[in-house]
Amino acid sequence: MKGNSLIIIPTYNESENIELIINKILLLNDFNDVLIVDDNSPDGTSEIVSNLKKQNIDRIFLIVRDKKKGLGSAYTNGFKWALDKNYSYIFEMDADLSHDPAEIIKLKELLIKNDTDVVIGSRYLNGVSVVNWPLSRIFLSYFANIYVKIITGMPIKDSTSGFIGYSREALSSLDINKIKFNGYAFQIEMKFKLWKKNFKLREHQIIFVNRKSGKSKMDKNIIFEAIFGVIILKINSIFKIYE
Ligand SMILES: Nc1nc2c(ncn2[C@@H]2O[C@H](COP(=O)(O)OP(=O)(O)OP(=O)(O)O)[C@@H](O)[C@H]2O)c(=O)[nH]1
Ligand SMILES: [Mg+2]
Repeated sequence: MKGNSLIIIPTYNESENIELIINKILLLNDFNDVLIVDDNSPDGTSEIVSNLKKQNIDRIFLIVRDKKKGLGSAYTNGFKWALDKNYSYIFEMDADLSHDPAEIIKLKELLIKNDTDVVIGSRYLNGVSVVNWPLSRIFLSYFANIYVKIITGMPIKDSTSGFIGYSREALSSLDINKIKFNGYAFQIEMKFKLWKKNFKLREHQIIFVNRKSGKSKMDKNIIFEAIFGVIILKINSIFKIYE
């Protein structure tokens, strides 16, 4: 039977992590379906998922796209799929075990009980709860978040977080085809647009642990997109150019 909550995990070359994370999700004392959106990873990530799917045909789902198209576009694909399948609670999570799947239970509880539309797994709610990142990476991320707050005015401490729960109502209010950005800017864009639509966003502290296996996909383009993306989002919102 199909559950009412879905965890979307975008993957590119996550063969060392994907089985572990899926098993952790399945072992939770909580009923969540999983959708992997893989961009034809050359390391065979999707084959691993296909095998796991055989034993869990009703809980694991897989979309394989033809080539690497970016995290934002993987999520928008996943969002459309989730809305089409009528899920009530839809989550974003990385494949690299930086996000503890056990936190999904808490995030979902907050969505259900607290009249919240968007729950953000936050690294900067109380100080900095990041483990094993080099100091330079913490600085970059922390100050990027202060920058976002100054430009947008959005009262969120971790707007680049990629560990999020959305209510169906919130997600379906967006025109998914108009989501512009692909990297960190995508994460900011999602929160900013929902905040502008007066949905209630709430942060929940998580402990973010640096990936132990596999390679980072972060690059300079993603950082540039975020720097200019925030300004574009703000200008567009002033002139109500797009929603
Ligand atoms: N489908 C798809 N997934 C992607 C793409 N880029 C990144 N991902 C996935 O998105 C998630 C987040 O990417 P990461 O590389 O972990 O980004 P990060 O967390 O900022 O950086 P590190 O943790 O330092 O590696 C991971 O599950 C990646 O496999 C992409 O182009 N397509
Ligand atoms: Mg990561």
